[in-house]
Amino acid sequence: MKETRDSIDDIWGSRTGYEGQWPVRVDERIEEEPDHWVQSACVLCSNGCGMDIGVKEGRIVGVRGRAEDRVNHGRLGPKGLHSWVANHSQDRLTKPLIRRNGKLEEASWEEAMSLIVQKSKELVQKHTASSIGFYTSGQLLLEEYYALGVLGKAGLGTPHMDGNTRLCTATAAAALKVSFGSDGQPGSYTDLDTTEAVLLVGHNMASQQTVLWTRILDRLAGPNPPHLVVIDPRLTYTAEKATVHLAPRAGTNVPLMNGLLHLIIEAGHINQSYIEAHTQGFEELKKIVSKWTPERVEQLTGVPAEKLLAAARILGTCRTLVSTALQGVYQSMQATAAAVQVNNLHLLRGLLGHPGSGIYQMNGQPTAQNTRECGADGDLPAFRNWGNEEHIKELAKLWNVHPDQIPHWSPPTHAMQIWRYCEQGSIKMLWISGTNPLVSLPELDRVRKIIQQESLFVVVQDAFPTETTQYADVVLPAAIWGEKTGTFTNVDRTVHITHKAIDPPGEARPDFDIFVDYARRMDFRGQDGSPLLVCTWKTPEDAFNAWRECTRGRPCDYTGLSYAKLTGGSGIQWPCNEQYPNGKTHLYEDGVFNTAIDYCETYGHDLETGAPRSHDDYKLLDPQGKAFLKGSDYEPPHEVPDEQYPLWLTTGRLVYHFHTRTKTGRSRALNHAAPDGFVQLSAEDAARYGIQDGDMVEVESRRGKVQEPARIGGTEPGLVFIPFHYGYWDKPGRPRAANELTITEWDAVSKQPHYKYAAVRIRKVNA
Ligand SMILES: Nc1nc2c(c(=O)[nH]1)N[C@H]1C(S)=C(S)[C@@H](COP(=O)(O)OP(=O)(O)OC[C@H]3O[C@@H](n4cnc5c(=O)[nH]c(N)nc54)[C@H](O)[C@@H]3O)O[C@H]1N2
Ligand SMILES: Nc1nc2c(c(=O)[nH]1)N[C@H]1C(S)=C(S)[C@@H](COP(=O)(O)OP(=O)(O)OC[C@H]3O[C@@H](n4cnc5c(=O)[nH]c(N)nc54)[C@H](O)[C@@H]3O)O[C@H]1N2
Ligand code: SF4
Ligand SMILES: [Mo]
Repeated sequence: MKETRDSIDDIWGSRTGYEGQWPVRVDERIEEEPDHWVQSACVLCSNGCGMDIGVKEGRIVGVRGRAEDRVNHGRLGPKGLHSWVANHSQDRLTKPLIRRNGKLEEASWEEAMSLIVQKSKELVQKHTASSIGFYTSGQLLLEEYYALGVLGKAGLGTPHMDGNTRLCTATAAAALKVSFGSDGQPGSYTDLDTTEAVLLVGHNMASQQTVLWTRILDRLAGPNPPHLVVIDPRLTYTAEKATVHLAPRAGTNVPLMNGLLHLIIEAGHINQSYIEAHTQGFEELKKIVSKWTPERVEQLTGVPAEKLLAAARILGTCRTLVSTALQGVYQSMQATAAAVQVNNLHLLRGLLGHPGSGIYQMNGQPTAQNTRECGADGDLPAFRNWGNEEHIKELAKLWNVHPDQIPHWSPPTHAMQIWRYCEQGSIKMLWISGTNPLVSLPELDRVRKIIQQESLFVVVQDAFPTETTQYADVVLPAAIWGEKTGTFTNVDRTVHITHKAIDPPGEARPDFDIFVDYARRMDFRGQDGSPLLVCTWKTPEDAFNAWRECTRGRPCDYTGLSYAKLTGGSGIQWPCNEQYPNGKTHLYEDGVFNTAIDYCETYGHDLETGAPRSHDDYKLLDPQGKAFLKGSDYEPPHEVPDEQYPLWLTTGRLVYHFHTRTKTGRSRALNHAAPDGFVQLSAEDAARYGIQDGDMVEVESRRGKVQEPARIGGTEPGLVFIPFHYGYWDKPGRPRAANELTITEWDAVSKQPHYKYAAVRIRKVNA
């Protein structure tokens, strides 16, 4: 065993102060000396750290950071350094399983795929393709999503395809579309090297993107540290480092952001000429936020007026600014409306499109960007607009199908609606890939009932036995990271290649091969009778090359990228094309946004009701490349504490685990660092309920209950927090999944569910 540090105890590692640029520090952890290294990148969060896989005799024996990579300059965090051991876990799925007489039994690929194909054909014939739904991931590879997107849209023609990205970063995409006309982050990680201020809204970066946080820690340790404004109701690792920490009540991001914008406008800290030249909607926005005086904000959010003023001073006077928003915004009340206020801050101050300034409507999952880009989440590939007939025609031409074959008569079905259709029985086959909804969806009791319905045929494609595979009719064993080749894109538009390092165990197959196999067996054809594009792909590289063509001229232009170019050095940002052969660091340098009617990804929604706007409505606005400034007034959360359920619950993550722990739970080191769930509560609430640290506590909402040991401190009085990682696969018995408690509600615009608040009550169950 050799490791450059113990990343469990020392999460971020030693400081490497700035000297003009971020120094290299190569982090490594190997259990044996590898005989060779294979280029890859980490898939345990959206940061996308460049990483090499160490291989010995056909097994992974360790990893190290890639010094030359633009994202991490060699660094890796605890999950990156430890999670690879899961590839070799003894309980990997190695054979397909088919349910026979109520029991899952081993079967051949031939049997499993034939059954799925037979079922699909029957359903299409009897009930049309709309009886088939796909629920995919933010953790597969670009080529796999594109294969799925093409087979679903051009092959089957079902409108029911979405990813768990709906739970994750649907709001990121929605907020970027609302303000700038399309998805795609304006900035670049290099902005963190020089920026004067950082704003983190509902984002615990220190814990959730540890390497990106290291970049900030190194700035804080250097000669010109940036100011940090953190908005989070809990005193997180991130908040501990804040210059100003604002801890609002759950669900009050909109009034808080309105209050900040109001102070900044009132103080005259806005860039009038930028606003006039490059935006639309200023007067309307000003009118809305002007109602949010510091006193009114304090009353509603609990944030003291003087703290709001201190934050507004930083955000109003910094000459460069990097902002991020994540789940404290996206999974909370008025998600898109709140996220858009972060965009507005930058637009009002003219702080984007140049070095040192950027906005991250953050991603969470490693490949969520690609789910969105490739159309596996219901959006159309390469940020095309489902309401734009010309965009549909372009796709139809690329795929050699009639435009009417591509579902576009209404907005694509979002995941929460897909599950609703399963509940109602109109979707009769659901194909789940790379996600574990029986832990991650809200209101688990309802989801358990839906998935067990007789009328629903369920396919689950995963690498491990999970809470979800146990309910499947067919389980397909998937190859994972390290066992297949493909590309993926991180949140700052950096595209990495990950090469196959080892063979998958047993008969497990890459998702790409499974999707292409299905498409071929279904015998999908183009309009001239020739096999559909996806059926002709032999390797992921074929799919990547087809994808490049699909992106030509679109914001996410990949035409300048190739497997050859991505292999060797470091990740490359899109757009990458003839004009920008090495990628482009900043979007919107000229202040021209993707809002033009022929180019935009969406005609937009009403921010309050979520109702989609038509081509003709949009024509009246005619933004012609200007960004939208859109304001919103406050709406209270759908469930608030009352006498029966007097406390707020919020849920989220821990540094040592990834989601439902299928990988991190199989690393002894990570699991030892965070072996169990807990309920975090304030000392005041603990005293009120007579609860001591470590006492077992029952937490109950209107939808279910869990039992968790108490952990006292670090949260506002009236608010309890439960990490959502802990399901049942490794510890059946005690109910402990946070989503037993959460609510089936979602944001009007992005349709992202509300995991960040619910009303609960607590009681001690033993000492
Ligand atoms: N270690 C680790 N890292 C991960 C992941 C993981 O599972 N583990 N998952 C990855 C993925 S997919 C994602 S999406 C990201 C998520 O990364 P984050 O968004 O940073 O994670 P969360 O813990 O879900 O939520 C962030 C914070 O929101 C705060 N919050 C709750 N309610 C509110 C509110 O009303 N307003 C505000 N302002 N804040 C609120 C919570 O207190 C919490 O600290 O992390 C990625 N990185
Ligand atoms: N209460 C609460 N609930 C939440 C959240 C919250 O903050 N609070 N956050 C939400 C968010 S942001 C997210 S992203 C979701 C995450 O929720 P999930 O997506 O359900 O969680 P994961 O554990 O990441 O599930 C991914 C699955 O894919 C499998 N897998 C990994 N790699 C591959 C592969 O290459 N191929 C295939 N076929 N399978 C693979 C893994 O074994 C695992 O079972 O949870 C959401 N749920
Ligand atoms: S920050 Fe994210 S991508 Fe980087 S090593 Fe950690 S988990 Fe992996
Ligand atoms: Mo996520």
